[in-house]
Amino acid sequence: MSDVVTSAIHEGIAVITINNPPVNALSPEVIDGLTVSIAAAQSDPAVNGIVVVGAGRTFIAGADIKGLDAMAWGAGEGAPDMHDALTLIEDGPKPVVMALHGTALGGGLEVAMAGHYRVAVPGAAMGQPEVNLGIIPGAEGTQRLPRLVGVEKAIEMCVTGKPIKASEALQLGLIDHIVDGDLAAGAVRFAREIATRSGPHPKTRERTDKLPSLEALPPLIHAGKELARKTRRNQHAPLAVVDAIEAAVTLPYDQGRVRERGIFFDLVKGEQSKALIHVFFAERGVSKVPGIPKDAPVAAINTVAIIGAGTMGGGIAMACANAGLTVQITDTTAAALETGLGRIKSNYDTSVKRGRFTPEAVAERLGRIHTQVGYEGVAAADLVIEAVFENMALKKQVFAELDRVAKPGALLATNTSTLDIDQIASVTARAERVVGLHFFSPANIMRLLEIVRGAATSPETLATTLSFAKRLGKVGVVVGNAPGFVGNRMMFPYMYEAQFLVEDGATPEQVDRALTDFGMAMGIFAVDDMAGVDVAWRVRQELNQFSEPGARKPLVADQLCEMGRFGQKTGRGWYRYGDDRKPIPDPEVLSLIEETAKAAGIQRRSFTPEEIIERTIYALINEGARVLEEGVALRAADIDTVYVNGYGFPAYRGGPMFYADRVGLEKIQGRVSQFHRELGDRWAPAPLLARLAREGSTFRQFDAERARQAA
Ligand code: 3H9
Repeated sequence: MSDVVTSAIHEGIAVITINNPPVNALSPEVIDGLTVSIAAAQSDPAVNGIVVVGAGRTFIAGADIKGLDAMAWGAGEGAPDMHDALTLIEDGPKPVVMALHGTALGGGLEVAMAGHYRVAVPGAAMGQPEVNLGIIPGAEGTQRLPRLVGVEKAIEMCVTGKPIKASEALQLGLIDHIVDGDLAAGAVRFAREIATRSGPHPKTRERTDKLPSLEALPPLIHAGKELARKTRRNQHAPLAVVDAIEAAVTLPYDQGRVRERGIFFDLVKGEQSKALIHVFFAERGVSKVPGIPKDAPVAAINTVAIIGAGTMGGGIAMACANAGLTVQITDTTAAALETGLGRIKSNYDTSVKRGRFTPEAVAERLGRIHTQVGYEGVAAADLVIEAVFENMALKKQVFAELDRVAKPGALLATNTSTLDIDQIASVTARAERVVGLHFFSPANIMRLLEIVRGAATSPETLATTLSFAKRLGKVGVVVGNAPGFVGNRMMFPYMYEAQFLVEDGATPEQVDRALTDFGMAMGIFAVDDMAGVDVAWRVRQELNQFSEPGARKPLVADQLCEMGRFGQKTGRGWYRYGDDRKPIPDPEVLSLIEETAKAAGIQRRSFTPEEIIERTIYALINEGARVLEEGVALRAADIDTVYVNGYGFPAYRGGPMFYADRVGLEKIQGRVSQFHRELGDRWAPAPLLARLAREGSTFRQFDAERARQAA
């Protein structure tokens, strides 16, 4: 018997258990083990029915993504061909009941759909998330799913990649029964009952009752492609999965599955799947911090105090309340608290209107949020998060007070986006429990959390905040304590280069369009307007940017601030805004730019989208290389995680450092050196970039080398 698949007979039912921790991924051993066990049960006269169940926390979470990664890079055996195993299950005379808990994802759901019946616990989730990896289902999922749930729902599930819960799956006919209580026992009961019925048992691949007619198909396909274009701009897999599902209707089953497999193989070898698989492992890698073992002790966080009821404090409060934590918001006046709570309520109202939460769920969350003027309530908190105005003197004053009132074991965190954690910690007697928690606005939505490690921050504090991030459903990335940390540090040269480009002759709209066409969620001028043009203005002063002699200073941004054009909040910034908050190019800004450039003696010219991308994205990459070399980021993959989750960098390009690797570091280094000659010292190539380019290496290899050294 295989190590990863075992079989035992209970009351005439063979219970086949897959045990391949952590998530029962479909390795070749699992597929072999499953095939052998199914065949044995089918030929055993003592067996009347078969149940397949997963050991541990889940059913099968899909194909082994490490195998897909190897295949994407042209190595390894690649994705197993599941066809024989699935046909063996489906064609057998004895009923096979797939018993689902945790997640049945990707290849996991594909195996489940080959069973004659599916039962699940109420908490189980099922989905085809392959598009998240830049591929489509490759084990006949695009052919079986529409036969069970119809074309429209199959397209929705495969294009969005979002799993559905057991109750919806039951309604749709994806599963046959929900088991309350012990899953294996319930599945055996179900199988025994089914086994008494005379066969044949339903084969999914032979079903056509949910498939539309050829006439009814085109509008469904059209709508599916629209959904793919809208929700996953510039991506290949979501469009291709609609083609594969179309084949489920237009072709006989066996031709349809061959079509699916062809598309699957084309995609897995493409650029987007390399990038998206990189993002998958990069996100999971961030919690592996040298010096912090996986089982490092973590302090319990149940109550969080938040200092400051502004937009950021409110968003953090919502993120915590959504995760089931008790929240205490503190501010200096009752009026500030009232305004802050009002904003939280109105955000929750919007969530109800959009169907994200029920009114009951909102009432529950609001019930966890308490407010208080002054610091008294802070004593009960396990973690205090300061979210006051970005000013060192004020932060120090707040931390001195917090150190006095917070309980001795409590962690003190600052939500600063740029300031020095060590200076803040220096006014406390617990520097080992002081850490930066840099949330991104809106804090209840954005997945990124930069966890800033001060000189004295203890491993336990880091382990606790990493687990806190996970509890909030966020990706916590540990970063070093240097101005701007990772994300903002890199954003400044990127943002200022964009501003120099418009002074040199482009328009904000042209720059933003080039960036969004490249795949950025928003253009940098639209981002500046959303964040507040005055925010960067204050940071410029606080960090004394552009103080080096001869440094080129951006000229227009300060003037916008002096004109009160702070961005969206004042209705005007780099753009004008109407009620829908869509940026409208503003002739007043264009004249301001032209006049400013003229006065500064700048020779203006036009720029191609390629030049715009090189000037902006390469600035980001060059600074990323410095951040990496200085150890502010532990890995290039951490930088990618920061940019994909916090700055709208397209995941299908893998993040800025992965993108640089794919363009080729030699090419990037060549352009950066050229800009250095033409545009001045701000473009001095980062030494690490220059070295890796010279060696013909990549940031990915740099990460692998660092990991080897740390091991
Ligand atoms: C597919 O199935 C294609 C088929 O159609 C084609 C067949 C021919 N493989 O996320 P977590 C690891 S494509 C390998 O922290 P959670 C993960 O790296 C696949 N490893 O836990 C981590 O390792 P480590 C379609 C995997 O509880 C550990 O498990 N399926 C896989 O927050 C824990 O993961 C998917 O896309 C895998 N498939 O979330 C599902 N899955 O401890 C992808 C996980 O060393 N997975 N690992 O860092 C997920 O969405 C989440 O991991 C899951 C658990 C929801 C399952």
